[in-house]
Amino acid sequence: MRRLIENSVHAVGLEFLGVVPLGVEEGFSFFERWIASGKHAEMAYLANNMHCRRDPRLLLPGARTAIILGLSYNQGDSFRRQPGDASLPVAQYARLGDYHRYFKAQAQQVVATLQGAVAESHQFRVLVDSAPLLERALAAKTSRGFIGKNTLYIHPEKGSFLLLGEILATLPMPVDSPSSVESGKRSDAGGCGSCRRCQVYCPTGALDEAYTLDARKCLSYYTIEHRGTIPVEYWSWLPYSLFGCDICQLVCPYNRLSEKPGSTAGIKQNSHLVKITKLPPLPEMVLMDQSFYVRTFGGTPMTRAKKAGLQRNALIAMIVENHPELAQVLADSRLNEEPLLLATTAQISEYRALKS
Ligand code: B12
Ligand code: SF4
Ligand code: SF4
Repeated sequence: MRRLIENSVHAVGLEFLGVVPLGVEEGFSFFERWIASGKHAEMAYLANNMHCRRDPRLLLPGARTAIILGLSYNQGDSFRRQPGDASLPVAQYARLGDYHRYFKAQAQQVVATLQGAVAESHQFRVLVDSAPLLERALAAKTSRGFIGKNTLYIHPEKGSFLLLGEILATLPMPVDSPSSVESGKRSDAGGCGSCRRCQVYCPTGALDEAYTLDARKCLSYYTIEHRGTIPVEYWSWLPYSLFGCDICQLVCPYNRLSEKPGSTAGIKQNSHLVKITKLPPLPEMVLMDQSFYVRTFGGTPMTRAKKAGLQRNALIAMIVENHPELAQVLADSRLNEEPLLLATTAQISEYRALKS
């Protein structure tokens, strides 16, 4: 069965990470404490359906196991940008088209293969990113991979530029023996050891406590999930992190390892998924109308920030760079159509006072 799963996962262009048992999640108390301490910022939805996060079997009656899948998306960005470097200030995952749809469709093909090989009564459910499920805690139960100090699931050979998805199954299957990584040690199985690179290079101190992310300080949170104005102390980084942030992955030695010749990691099989290869000029982004927004960003993860969020991010980048067209944009009447842009404009003096 494992061979069948592995082959059918590879055949559809995904990574097979392992098969894990489902049950009450030991990491749940960590999650509860994280929520209680307010580190989830304004992502109130994370506190919903806590019972499912505690016990993922509630997501599919009779579920016993989960097949853990990965979608590799490393496009070779470098942390240290060179002058003239064409890399975009957009997180690598967000340049893909709608990976949820692609990932789900590929996983459904795997399900179809499995369904053909087992009794009809067995149920499967594909989940990708959207369910109340501790996806990283599940992935960390596979025999290869661990949670790093940057809080990401890292595979020792494939790195962390892997989106996670799961096939929950009522089918009893042989499960992985958990990876032998010891917290604080580094071995062939993985582990951070004494490395602190993600903590040192995170520009905002969001990882000051190892293995714990404080979303109230994270650029990824502000540029993707946060709906209001962005506190001015985070503005300086927006020209480089216009949507999402990859710094704590780009500096991680496991992602350098994943570039080694012969590694299966990287975008390779999924290069056709890359949809965003350039961005419109910032003034156009700030003043875009609905049809421009849909044409340019529709069907990509960047719509998670919604039109107003992308406009806000682009306006901040213009202010920080003192863009030559800033005065013109600020005087444009279209700015008045979006309250978030007006509220961001009202923060300019505060930002300039901070910088002076
Ligand atoms: C909310 C969310 C965010 C928030 C908060 C991130 C965070 N660190 O919690 C924000 C908006 C900041 C965010 C950012 C990003 N996200 Co996000 N996000 C999520 C989401 C929806 C929920 C995560 C969550 O529950 N967080 C709460 C914390 C407490 O839980 P946790 O991180 O899962 O931690 C558990 C395990 O680590 C476990 N655990 C297991 N072993 C160990 C060992 C030790 C020592 C410890 C302490 C804990 C531990 O304990 C915790 C749970 O109990 C998941 C999808 C999902 N449903 O899981 C995607 C997800 C985590 N995000 C993902 C991605 C790609 C990103 C970004 C890279 C996007 C970007 N480039 O900007 C960044 C990475 C930032 C970072 N360093 O985490 C991927 C990560 C894939 C991977 N390889 O790990 C996920 C899994 C989506 C997916 N399906 O692929 N994200
Ligand atoms: S995503 Fe960026 S801001 Fe957030 S923890 Fe990682 S390096 Fe820090
Ligand atoms: S950068 Fe270092 S400390 Fe951070 S996750 Fe990678 S190995 Fe662990």
